[in-house]
Amino acid sequence: MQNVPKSLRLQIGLFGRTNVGKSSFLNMICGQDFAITSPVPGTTTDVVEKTMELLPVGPVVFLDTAGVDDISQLSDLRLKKTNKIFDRADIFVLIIEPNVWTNFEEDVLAQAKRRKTPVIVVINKIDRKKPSDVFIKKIKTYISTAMLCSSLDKIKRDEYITVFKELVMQLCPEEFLNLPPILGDLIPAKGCVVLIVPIDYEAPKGRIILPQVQCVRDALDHNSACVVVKESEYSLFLENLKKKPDLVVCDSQVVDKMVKETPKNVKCTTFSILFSRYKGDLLEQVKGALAIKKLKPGDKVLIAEACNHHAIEGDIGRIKIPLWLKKYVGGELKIDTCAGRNYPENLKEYKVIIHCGACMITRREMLWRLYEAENKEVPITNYGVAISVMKGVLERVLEPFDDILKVYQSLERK
Ligand SMILES: Nc1nc2c(ncn2[C@@H]2O[C@H](COP(=O)(O)OP(=O)(O)OP(=O)(O)O)[C@@H](O)[C@H]2O)c(=O)[nH]1
Ligand SMILES: [Mg+2]
Repeated sequence: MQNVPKSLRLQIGLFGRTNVGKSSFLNMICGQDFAITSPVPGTTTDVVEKTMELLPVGPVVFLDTAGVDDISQLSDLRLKKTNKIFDRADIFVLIIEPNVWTNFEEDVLAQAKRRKTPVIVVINKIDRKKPSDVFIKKIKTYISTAMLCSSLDKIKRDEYITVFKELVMQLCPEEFLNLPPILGDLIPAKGCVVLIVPIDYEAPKGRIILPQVQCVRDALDHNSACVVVKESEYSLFLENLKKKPDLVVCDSQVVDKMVKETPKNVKCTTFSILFSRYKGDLLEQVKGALAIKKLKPGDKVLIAEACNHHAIEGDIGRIKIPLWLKKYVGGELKIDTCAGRNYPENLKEYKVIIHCGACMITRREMLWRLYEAENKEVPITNYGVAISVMKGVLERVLEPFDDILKVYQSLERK
């Protein structure tokens, strides 16, 4: 279970003023002295991530943040890091002390409200001071999911953990407990899916990447067969197959080859498109792709990558897509790239954002990025959708998604 990737875990953000006991609360839940705690405010200076199994919820990651109410020089930097966790967390845990409610707590609730993220309020340190009835009543008017706690109380620990888990279960997004299908709904039961996976120098050693593994698992969950082939073996494999597959999925980089070699009556798409639907918003990203068609030389484009990896020769985000874009536009473009969680705030200056498939970040984080782009009226698409547009095959690979294809066609005609 420790191997569950972080992006597939429920993200629980711990927030609160310095010294309220955020790190102590984390240590209580995980039953070990994992995070450093001390009576000195400002002990946690960076985000501390702890993965664990929180049964019956499942695999989670706790994100212990630095308190941001101090006026130290570091606080601006800390504020920025904590803000990133606001975007990332599926559930906010706001830790407070009895009878203290300040602008800071108000702000955390406002941040949650903006993002529609559920909140659990933990009134901690009740061994030191009893919260007044008036205070508890006030908290309950803000939020029904509140609990009392004393993080250092070893005797009551199990009781607190049980209450906390019940609250998490109550607030946990439905899609975390019952994952939506990635491709299972596109194929009949006992069907057959072919995954075309290029094994080039960018492929990790000795394994295939997470979205490909997730597709295999999803086909199996839907009682279908799943075949994995390299693009070089695909057409021979098809020839030898008695019955045509129900769906073919390829890496976007070989999308033109797949489209050429796949019979017209066989549905085909790309991993990027499947994951845009699963993790983000396929319709928004297909609409965003139209902005690529309107690009002119000199326009500014943002290429956003969710993970930090060392770019190698022929890197998709930094080398290939920029090259293809310039060729498609027929001139120079101003292309910025960003990586990891350093997503820029000045989105407005871009004509289009081309985001990676987001396999390393959660659905919530991706949806937030889409929402921010939409708010600033900047079209956003993803690598795979962009590649399919540039190679002129987007309509073909949208065929499995009839309603989205129709919207795309009607917008294109305008
Ligand atoms: N009496 C009592 N003390 C607590 C409780 N929870 C935490 N403390 C103490 O409060 C102090 C601060 O705890 P931390 O867990 O470091 O607080 P924090 O919110 O992580 O603080 P920063 O990282 O500085 O923002 C430590 O001395 C803890 O031992 C509690 O429930 N009761
Ligand atoms: Mg701390």
